[in-house]
Amino acid sequence: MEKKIVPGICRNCLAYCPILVTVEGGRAVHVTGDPEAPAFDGYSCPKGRALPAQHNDPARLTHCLQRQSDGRFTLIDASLVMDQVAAKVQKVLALHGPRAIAMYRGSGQVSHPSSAPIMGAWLRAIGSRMNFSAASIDKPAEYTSVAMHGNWHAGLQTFETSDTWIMVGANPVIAKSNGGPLNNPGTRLKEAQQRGMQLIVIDPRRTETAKRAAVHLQLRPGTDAVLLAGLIHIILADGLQDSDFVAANAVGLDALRKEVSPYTPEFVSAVSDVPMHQLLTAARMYGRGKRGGVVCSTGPSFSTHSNLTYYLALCLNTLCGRWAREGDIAPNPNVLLPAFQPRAQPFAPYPVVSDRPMRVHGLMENASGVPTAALADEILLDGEGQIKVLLCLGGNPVLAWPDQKKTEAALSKLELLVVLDYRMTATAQFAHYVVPPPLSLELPGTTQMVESLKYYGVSRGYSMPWAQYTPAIADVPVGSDLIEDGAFFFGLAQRMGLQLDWINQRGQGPNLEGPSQTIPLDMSHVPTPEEMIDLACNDARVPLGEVKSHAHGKVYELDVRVLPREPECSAMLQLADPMMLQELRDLHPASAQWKSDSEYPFMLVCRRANNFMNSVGAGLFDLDRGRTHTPAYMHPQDLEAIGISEGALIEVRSRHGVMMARVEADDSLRVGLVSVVHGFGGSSTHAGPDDELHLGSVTRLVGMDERDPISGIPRMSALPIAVKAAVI
Ligand SMILES: Nc1nc2c(c(=O)[nH]1)N[C@H]1C(S)=C(S)[C@@H](COP(=O)(O)OP(=O)(O)OC[C@H]3O[C@@H](n4cnc5c(=O)[nH]c(N)nc54)[C@H](O)[C@@H]3O)O[C@H]1N2
Ligand SMILES: Nc1nc2c(c(=O)[nH]1)N[C@H]1C(S)=C(S)[C@@H](COP(=O)(O)OP(=O)(O)OC[C@H]3O[C@@H](n4cnc5c(=O)[nH]c(N)nc54)[C@H](O)[C@@H]3O)O[C@H]1N2
Ligand code: SF4
Ligand SMILES: [Mo]
Repeated sequence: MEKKIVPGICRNCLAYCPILVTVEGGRAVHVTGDPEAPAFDGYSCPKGRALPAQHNDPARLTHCLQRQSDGRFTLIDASLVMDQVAAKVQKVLALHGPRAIAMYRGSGQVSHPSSAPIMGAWLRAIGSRMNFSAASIDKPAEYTSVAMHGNWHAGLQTFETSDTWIMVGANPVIAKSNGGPLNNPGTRLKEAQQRGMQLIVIDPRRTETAKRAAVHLQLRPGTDAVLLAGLIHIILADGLQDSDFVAANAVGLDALRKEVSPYTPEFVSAVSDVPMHQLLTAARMYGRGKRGGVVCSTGPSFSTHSNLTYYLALCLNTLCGRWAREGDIAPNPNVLLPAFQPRAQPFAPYPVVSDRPMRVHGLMENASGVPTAALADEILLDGEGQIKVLLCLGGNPVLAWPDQKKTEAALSKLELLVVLDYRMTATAQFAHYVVPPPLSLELPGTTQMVESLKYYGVSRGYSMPWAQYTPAIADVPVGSDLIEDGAFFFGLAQRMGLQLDWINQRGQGPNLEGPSQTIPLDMSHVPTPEEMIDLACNDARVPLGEVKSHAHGKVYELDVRVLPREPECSAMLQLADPMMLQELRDLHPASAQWKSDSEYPFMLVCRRANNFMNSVGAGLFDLDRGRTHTPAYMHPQDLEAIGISEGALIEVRSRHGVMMARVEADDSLRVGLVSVVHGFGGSSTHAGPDDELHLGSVTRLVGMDERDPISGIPRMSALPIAVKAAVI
């Protein structure tokens, strides 16, 4: 059998690591990091190395499935699914109008970036705005904070050029999250330390990243906004702000100064439970540094006051002038995105909330989109505008949306649920049709999606002009009838007689690097994945053909410098957004009364695991080693205090619900915390109601009672809980 080793791109998470794939008879059999790829030093993680197991998994779906009235699934041709779904959508549209049709895009869209634009085009063509995505239950404050504060045309100073860096609730060594370098974060952190960077990590757990920090502020979860207000207080009190930068580029300093004045080191130390000397050290370290950045990730996003925390992080960047300056090498001048000339000037703030209301929870469409946390209730609430059809692309709502029971009730109520996924997930169990796509190694791809992350928040994507293209490397399974995610929506459009327009977006909200591009698609033939890549890269700075000629990828020497502010630019960054300052004012008396809850004495905190990508990996022996339970981590001192031993099954109860997990000792946590990985567990359809697997999803603990007023994201970390040994 012919055996070859070819370079490719792992697309299981947004690091998009370059890999070497051993292919035998058209099948991927082995994956390693690619040592020839510059900038990644041969890095790969267990999820990447498990690509062959994922692709060759006997449980992988190779044909579409249709659910029968008795609940069984039977095989059906992909073309028939498109016929039937198109007909049903037409019917619902005619009866109830476009708002009845919704989409949900989960993190699976990362594997094949051409799918979401076609899906979006289809939804636009039928006139529905119900385009939900995982982003609004992930880090919606990335979007809302930028809308309120403004952004910077040239981006944040890069990690690689910084001498100080603050990470708030981010663990890039494991999660390759925004907040740190995506390319081999462990090695990049080591190099940064060697050149003298002082890393400050704000996290209730001494994470793999915090272990490398100069200062680790192991705060009480949920107190991030208080802590950041305290750092600003110290920086302003010590006069460490960059007054020239602020005067030239921002407004609202005096109002911000006034509102942070009660956040004294004494007060903040008492609320956050971080020693005062550490607060002073961290603030002065950051304030005295020359270059750096403050970035937040899921920890503070899932806790309360997420907009304020992210907003204050942006304010810290602005106060210390940590945006790329005139003359700097442009951090990310685009390779496969169109050329643009970064300038040392702001993108203006814009309205964070639209005038388009949702039907539930008093929420509105907002800078982070339509709120996914409200989607189950939108489906459940009868009446005008009710959602009747949901098309779910690469998502697993049963294990990801808040309130699992409600999610299951909502999915059961839909007139049509189509799940595009390659596995029979907890969510697919509820589908009328399950539509499996080819997987990443069977499709061509580029790194363009990672570049475009910079449009969604700050400090995201690669900080160097890195680009790679990969052709399809492996064959689809023999005898399969798969349909590529984008082609499925194209097929629906053809059957419905719709014209689709492909849009290449060039920024967030109204802040664009250049005009967005709209390309009407030729509806007479289904575009191939290669043609979709050509569409996305048609106006790339570096022509796709050039990128293709470097099979192992390339860091381009573009030598683009940041130019000065344009004379006609009048945009200013906003340090005193009224909504944020009001929240800061209200937070002070509320946090002063901080006390633990006697009924729910522990706090749940979020966490990511190296072997799993959200719900992907569970059920794949290479990654879970046969372990099916949900791990929950607790400090050994807590285990001893409540008399539970490692490996025991515990019942975790919040005000909202209950879950089961197996406990593991972890002395990197603060005492009083239970840290649980999300994405585990099952649905009620394929397990008994008291089954450990069924009860294993952390989403069972999350309700909508405590939710962010703008984005709707509910409290999913820093959540009060009670823990006891489970009785089985
Ligand atoms: N309580 C709680 N809730 C959370 C979180 C938490 O930590 N705690 N985390 C939140 C976060 S950050 C996120 S991002 C969301 C995640 O929410 P989701 O994205 O809804 O959940 P995932 O488990 O990532 O689901 C991704 C799905 O995509 C499928 N997939 C992978 N590749 C492809 C592909 O190429 N095509 C198709 N069609 N499917 C594919 C996978 O099989 C998987 O089922 O959950 C959020 N919810
Ligand atoms: N291996 C792996 N990588 C992944 C994923 C995965 O599932 N596995 N998921 C991907 C996805 S969808 C995302 S969104 C990213 C997420 O990437 P990250 O946001 O970096 O995710 P975590 O590693 O969970 O880091 C969150 C940290 O927040 C801390 N934390 C919890 N509560 C609080 C709080 O109240 N305040 C503060 N300051 N910290 C708190 C936790 O202890 C944890 O260390 O990772 C992506 N990459
Ligand atoms: S970090 Fe792991 S899963 Fe993510 S792209 Fe790299 S190898 Fe793949
Ligand atoms: Mo996420």
